[in-house]
Amino acid sequence: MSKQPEYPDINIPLLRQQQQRFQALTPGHRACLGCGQALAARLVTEAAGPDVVIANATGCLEIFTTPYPESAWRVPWMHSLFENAGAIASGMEAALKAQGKLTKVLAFGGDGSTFDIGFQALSGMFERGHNVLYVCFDNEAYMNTGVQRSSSTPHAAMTTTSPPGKKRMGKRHLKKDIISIIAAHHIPYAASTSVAYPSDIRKKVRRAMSIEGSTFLLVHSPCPLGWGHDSEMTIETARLAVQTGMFPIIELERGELTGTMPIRHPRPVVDYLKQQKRFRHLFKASQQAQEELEHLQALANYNMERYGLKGNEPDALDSDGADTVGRAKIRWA
Ligand SMILES: Cc1ncc(C[n+]2csc(CCOP(=O)(O)OP(=O)(O)O)c2C)c(N)n1
Ligand code: SF4
Repeated sequence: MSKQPEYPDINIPLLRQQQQRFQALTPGHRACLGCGQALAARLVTEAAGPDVVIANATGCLEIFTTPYPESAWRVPWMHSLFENAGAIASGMEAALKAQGKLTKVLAFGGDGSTFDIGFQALSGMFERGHNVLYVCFDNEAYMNTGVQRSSSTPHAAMTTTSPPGKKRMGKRHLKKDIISIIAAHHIPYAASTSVAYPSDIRKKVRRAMSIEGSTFLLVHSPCPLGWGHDSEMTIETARLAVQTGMFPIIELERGELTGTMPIRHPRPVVDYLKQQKRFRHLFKASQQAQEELEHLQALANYNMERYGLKGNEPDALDSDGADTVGRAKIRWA
């Protein structure tokens, strides 16, 4: 076995800190202030490294990074239709394979593209097992066209197409359990993560990149415009989604649950909801509103039980211990 060389005079942590990270997504794009998706895409592409090509479905990320004739991308990047990022990525991968290249194909889509309109092509890509990492930036609505509800929008949330009124309290249906549907394709790796936990994103991107075959990441990415929270509260909001059990952080391999991020101090769902205008109708004094709040708490409780999310003791990788933007000095990888 070869021995690692030792460099006693070199401060390795300092060297790492001083080294510039590769940035595939450069500053100067036109995302809104505090856009969770912009930060999440930067973290994903930083971890993926320079030897990638990207197929990006229509949506906010595509629009704010490529206003003609500008581009914020420093890697080969292709705009796909809303409905066919999976098909475009499959073709890119087949072409690179035919040329004997090892370049990894990434595909990006919002929840509208992933959960709804591009799902057919995506399902085909997973079923054929293309060597592609597909990342869904989940901001829980069709944001780019003015906040319409998608099948990822949580129950009771207000969007322009699920307005609260006398008969309904926002969206009537439940958020689609996309990760279970995708895991049911028996792909080697599918995981959820959140922009509130950069190290979790990095770890999962690296894991997915090291796997030959189809992999999937669902990145919870708050949208201040559509969710109605202050732009400086993006990370806090994303963290509360995890800490309340509303957005479980899990890993599945070949369809089986293999990892979770435990929740050290579970918070009541109202702590998450009350920060966002999309849920403000739930805080009016009415029996209907009270019932909806109880319903959402029951959904969070169900997630906690289903995935065994309650942490038993403090853990460096739990919802309090894992690296966050505000505590970026302590890192794990
Ligand atoms: C087939 C088709 N239907 C509708 C549109 C219009 N459209 C463009 S972007 C968009 C919303 C994108 O939503 P999502 O995928 O959730 O991404 P986000 O903008 O929220 O990041 C819509 C409806 C389109 N381009 N193509
Ligand atoms: S609308 Fe939302 S997702 Fe789109 S750029 Fe603005 S903050 Fe980001």
